[in-house]
Amino acid sequence: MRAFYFDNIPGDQRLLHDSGNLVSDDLLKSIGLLHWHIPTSQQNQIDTIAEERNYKNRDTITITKEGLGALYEAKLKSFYEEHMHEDEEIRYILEGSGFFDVREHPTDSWIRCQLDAGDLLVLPAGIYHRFTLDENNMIKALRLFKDEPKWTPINRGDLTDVNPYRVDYLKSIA
Ligand code: KMT
Ligand code: NI
Repeated sequence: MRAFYFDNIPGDQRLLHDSGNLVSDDLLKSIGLLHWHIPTSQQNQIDTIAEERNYKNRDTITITKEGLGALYEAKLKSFYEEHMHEDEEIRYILEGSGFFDVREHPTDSWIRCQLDAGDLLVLPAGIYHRFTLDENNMIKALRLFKDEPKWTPINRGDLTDVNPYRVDYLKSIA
């Protein structure tokens, strides 16, 4: 997985938007973001991680124009709205590719994480992020949830800044 600062140049969200400034693993760790690469031929390792971290639920999502049909544009738009979740969630890429943008704290810069098959990303509860397909227009991913799937995104706004999960997240990285 490559991580770099987003260039903030307006235009197609599916383009790389690479500012040329790489982001180190240490920096990612400092905002609570963990990642591993696990070849898709070794998917049993996913079960081990899920057990170790107490994950009880999962689903598979395939994002393509054909697959989502009439919902395609709306879904892509909602994934790319800056949001948070109230639980830690794992994304494991089975096929295709895409970008998870996460907010650095306290600069509020976007860090773009480039994910390909085999990449696993742990998104801590409360981190502001967004997702987009890249120019390949296809991703198939496992989404792992600790408890009941709570994948409803909570869009960033005045309320999220005082959301207890957001507050706890900021404490955890302080
Ligand atoms: C998220 O949390 O934004 C998503 O799950 C996006 C789709 S997963 C490739
Ligand atoms: Ni999300």
